[in-house]
Amino acid sequence: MFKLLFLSTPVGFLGSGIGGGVELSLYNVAKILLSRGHQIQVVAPASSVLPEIPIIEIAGNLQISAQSQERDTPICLPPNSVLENMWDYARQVQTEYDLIVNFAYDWLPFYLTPFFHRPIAHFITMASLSTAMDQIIQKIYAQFPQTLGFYSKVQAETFGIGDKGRYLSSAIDLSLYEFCNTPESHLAWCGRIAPEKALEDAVAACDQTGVPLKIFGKIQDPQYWQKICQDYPNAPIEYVGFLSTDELQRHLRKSRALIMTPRWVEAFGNVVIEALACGVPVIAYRRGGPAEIIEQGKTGFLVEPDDVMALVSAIERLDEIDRLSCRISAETHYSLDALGDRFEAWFKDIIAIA
Ligand code: HBI
Repeated sequence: MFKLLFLSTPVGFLGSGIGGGVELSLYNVAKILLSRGHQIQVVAPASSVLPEIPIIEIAGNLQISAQSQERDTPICLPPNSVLENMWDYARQVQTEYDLIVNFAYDWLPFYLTPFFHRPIAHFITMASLSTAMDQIIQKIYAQFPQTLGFYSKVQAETFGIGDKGRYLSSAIDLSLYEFCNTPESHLAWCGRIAPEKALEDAVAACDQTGVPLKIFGKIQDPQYWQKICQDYPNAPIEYVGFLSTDELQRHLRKSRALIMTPRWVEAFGNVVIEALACGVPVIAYRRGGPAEIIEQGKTGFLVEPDDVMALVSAIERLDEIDRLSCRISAETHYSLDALGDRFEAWFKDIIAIA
């Protein structure tokens, strides 16, 4: 059994939705490892809440989101940085733990790694975004290759770390998602509403086909959302909101398909496996994590990136998909048990050589 200290993302408190997929990943890994008898303590920004998971809340100013910056933007920290305060706390308590697990996509935790007396496992939750992050990640990879974990191979390759990387994939608690074989006519789009997610392409496709689109997720960039509404005044879209997992799956399961339109290399795409778990096929650009999850013509369609007409053609082929295949794919590859096995094996390998 391990004693593990999890350090969350500093861009938002757990439960805010600003952390996107990493909030779900941290929660699921903590849940499955606690259920297996490991001891876990989560350190996260003040106001963080996770059901049945002990959290130490740290005050301080949130970190700016890495994907909103340019490739060569210098590393910056706000005054009274919550990131600095979280890692100050970790430094003070480190000897009480076997392993520290970093979930932040930030420069500081990587830089601090050699100065700590306990090993730090870095779960890297996005693809390459900046030169400074690429360099510090490659530096730590050179010194401690075992300690970097990625969602997907395609994501690791964006850092120049090829088939020697550790791929943890992702997972969801399948018991929270109910299979639906009798969908309504609408499509669904789900994610942080921000430019890198290219919601406008999904709206354009629905504007073209007249098929209604329900939109779920946090409006992270209000100006971006307003522009979409102005550009497509007659598109059949409805913004449902940022929902809890249970509310989301209750809506998502009734959709004919999920549309994923990532403009960037999505490290994984948790919402893809959430849809599959409900029996919902996924239409996605052939880019990043979703391209490693969707089985062409079986659980969805992968189309030419940034090609709205390709999305339209795929929408017209949806009846070819057997929705039960989607649920079975989720059960086969993306259960919490499978995730627990992968993270346990990774942590064991790091602790063994520490
Ligand atoms: N930006 N600076 C920073 N740090 C993070 O941990 C971070 C982020 N942007 C997005 C994000 N984390 C998560 O939404 C993704 O890792 C999933």
